[in-house]
Amino acid sequence: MLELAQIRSDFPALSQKVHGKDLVYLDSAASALKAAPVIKALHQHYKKETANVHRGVHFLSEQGTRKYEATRLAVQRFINAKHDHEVIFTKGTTDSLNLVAFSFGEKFIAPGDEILISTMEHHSNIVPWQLMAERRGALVKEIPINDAGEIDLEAYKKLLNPKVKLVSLCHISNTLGTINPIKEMTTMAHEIGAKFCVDAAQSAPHMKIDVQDLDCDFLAFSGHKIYGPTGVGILYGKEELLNQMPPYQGGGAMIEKVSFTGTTYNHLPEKFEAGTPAIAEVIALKDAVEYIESLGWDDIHQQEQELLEYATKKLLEIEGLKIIGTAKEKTSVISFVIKDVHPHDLGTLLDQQGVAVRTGHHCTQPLMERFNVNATVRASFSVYNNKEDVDALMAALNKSLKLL
Ligand code: 7TS
Repeated sequence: MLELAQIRSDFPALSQKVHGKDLVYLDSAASALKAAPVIKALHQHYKKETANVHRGVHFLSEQGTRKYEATRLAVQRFINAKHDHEVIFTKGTTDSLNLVAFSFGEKFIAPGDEILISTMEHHSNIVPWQLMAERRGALVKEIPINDAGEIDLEAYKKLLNPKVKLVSLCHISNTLGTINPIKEMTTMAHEIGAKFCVDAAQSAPHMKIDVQDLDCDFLAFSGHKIYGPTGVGILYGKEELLNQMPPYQGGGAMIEKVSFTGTTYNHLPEKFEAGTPAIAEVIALKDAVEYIESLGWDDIHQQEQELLEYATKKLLEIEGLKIIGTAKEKTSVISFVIKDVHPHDLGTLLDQQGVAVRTGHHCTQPLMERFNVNATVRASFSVYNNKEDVDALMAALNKSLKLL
């Protein structure tokens, strides 16, 4: 069991009032609160350790480089990558997916090729593929979902054909909370020779990721959703693929030799890390990773599943409330609508009572269309949430509904 009181004290943001009320933070799917060791590492870097990495011989630069590379090793362990150079630092999930779409697209996508994505994808796992398809004359096709918000595996099987070069899918849906059968779907894609890219933005905080076990070809996630800093993300890619792919951006650090007669590129991972990176943020990401590991995945899972069950049961007591996303395999994200009530109005009233939720389309407009809604209210729970948070949400909801 997680020591919730201890965990809550690790997140300084929780001990504040919003609109005069204790903050109840139920928007971790958008961005998680920052753990104290992460804040300390950022502070330390900006206060005393500022220097650029991979280019100085002086003490601070060498120390910075050592710490920056230590995060790469921590992330390698976090996702069980075979090699540390398969871990590329980016700006975030969006940046990682754009990198794959551009670079993989340039090398491997020809006119008439197909890319499969599902109805439940975040816009950042839709639009980069559409842009790439436009550039390369390829086609983006949709893997449908059922009414519970689960992938239609039969339809997926039918869509797989030799023209499909890549499948890109969220591990967990940010709107529905559905956990997708990534390993099984990767095996199916590989059987027809397609590569598989995992958008792990929502799974990285909730479950152990093992890229070798999943056997995925690419995997992307963001630091800010795992209690770490903004401005830093991860792209994992299999070495043999990354080696064949052209650089995404040109600039410092990604080159071997620059000349007007021909430029050559650095090896992995620097080939994909042009320019000065988010140094402090990368360094502090190590503290985020270690923080999660110190909690332990089994306990995280148990705590979040208990909250999911409790919150689902409580919410369904409200008359006219409908949960969007009722998959069997689901994480602690609950989207809902209440008859005739506009989610935005509800979100604003909840906020006035100190309860932070997200309202809107959650960057998943095709999914909203599939469920025939314009918007939902989304409560997303994390390791620092407790049953009192659910009770506070319920009290605030009931009060808001009386006002509306
Ligand atoms: N993929 C998924 C599944 C996401 O949930 C998000 C962000 C992204 C990609 C993009 O991540 P970024 O860090 O590059 O922005 N999701 C959300 C959300 O649900 N509310 O705000 C951001």
